[in-house]
Amino acid sequence: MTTLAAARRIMQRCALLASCSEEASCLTRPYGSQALLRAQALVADWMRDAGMQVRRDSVGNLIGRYDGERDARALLLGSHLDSVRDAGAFDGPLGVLLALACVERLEARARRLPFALEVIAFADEEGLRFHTAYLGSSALAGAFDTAWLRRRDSAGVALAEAVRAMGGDPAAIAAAARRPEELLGYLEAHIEQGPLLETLGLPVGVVTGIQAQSRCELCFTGQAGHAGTLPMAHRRDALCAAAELVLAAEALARSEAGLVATVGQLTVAPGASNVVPGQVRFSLDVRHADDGILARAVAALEAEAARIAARRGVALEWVCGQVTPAVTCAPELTVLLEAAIAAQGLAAPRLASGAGHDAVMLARITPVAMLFVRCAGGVSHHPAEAVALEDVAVALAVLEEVLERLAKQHAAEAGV
Ligand code: HGY
Ligand code: MN
Ligand code: MN
Repeated sequence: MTTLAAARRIMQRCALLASCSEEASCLTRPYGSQALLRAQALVADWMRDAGMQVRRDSVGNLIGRYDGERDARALLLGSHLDSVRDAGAFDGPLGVLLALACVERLEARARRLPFALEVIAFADEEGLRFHTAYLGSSALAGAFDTAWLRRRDSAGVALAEAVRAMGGDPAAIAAAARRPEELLGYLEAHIEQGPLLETLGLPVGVVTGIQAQSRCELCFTGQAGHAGTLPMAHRRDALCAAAELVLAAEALARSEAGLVATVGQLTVAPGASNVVPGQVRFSLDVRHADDGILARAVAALEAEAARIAARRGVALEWVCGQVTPAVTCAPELTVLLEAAIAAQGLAAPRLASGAGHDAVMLARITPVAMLFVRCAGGVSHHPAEAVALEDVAVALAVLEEVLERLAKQHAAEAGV
């Protein structure tokens, strides 16, 4: 099968996986959902057809292993299969299917590398349902906080229940952890989710690092009341307090280079048009490439939220659910990616990742590197997300070139 034909199959499979959704009108595939299980079943079949041993770990990550000729250590490849709400078809699945295609093409040539390959389809990178990113890769990195098991989704279902729905075991999450000595590294291909490669007119780029991220959950509690009879001067309107904080976050992010702040989820209670909002719960996602700048920005926003609460006579709850430090990709893998891109006759731009990725967690236990693939208009976390067939073919060729260069390195080190 030519590289272009393999790329076409990847695109077809991305489309098929996109039909696995919890919502009929759009693509939404959260952790623990039947849609995710259907998507995993398709990928598991493709993995088995590629001669891989397939398993699910105790948190529900799907893992396919392709043994090597003489080294049991594994190079991990992959990305995530879960999605955000109203998602595109490529954020996550493209990386899983590019990795799988590398193994399929090795199997088709009856070629075994000196080391093992493991393709991982992480079960929850986005944190759509329980608001903690990287649940799947956290477990694999031994960084899963068992307190998360008590988190509940909007329907009140505990994360522990979702783990069981994924075929996992909440009492054995630690068993998913991988030992650094059994790994050679982690390589993830992912759409860029930004406009740089398109601006440069290039199909792929090399990721230098992934910015730090803080995910907080906020709640203002005031007093619900009659929209017609409660005088403005007597109101403790929780939504007006939240609105002030939302705009304060935007203003702070606009004032600091490289800082981004987003309120993506907001729930108003009791949620009637003729009732003054008594309580507002909302998310706050703040990111920066520098851990210190991020920490100071989050602290400044927490102080501002307290001032707003005092001024308006409302109560404030501020829970910082998760902080993930900035991660630098491993130079020894990054130079291989650059050489593999150059071998295609292409320039190899270096770019930082504003988006989070499972590589953030894997970096705790093994060297990581990421290959970005151009996406139309830089659009992502949106149904208009799109990649070009030719760019997927280039990404596949680059990954295969990296594997061959790693195999040569490995052979040289082994003196064979
Ligand atoms: O939020 C992110 O950056 C990623 O899509 N989880
Ligand atoms: Mn992603
Ligand atoms: Mn995403």
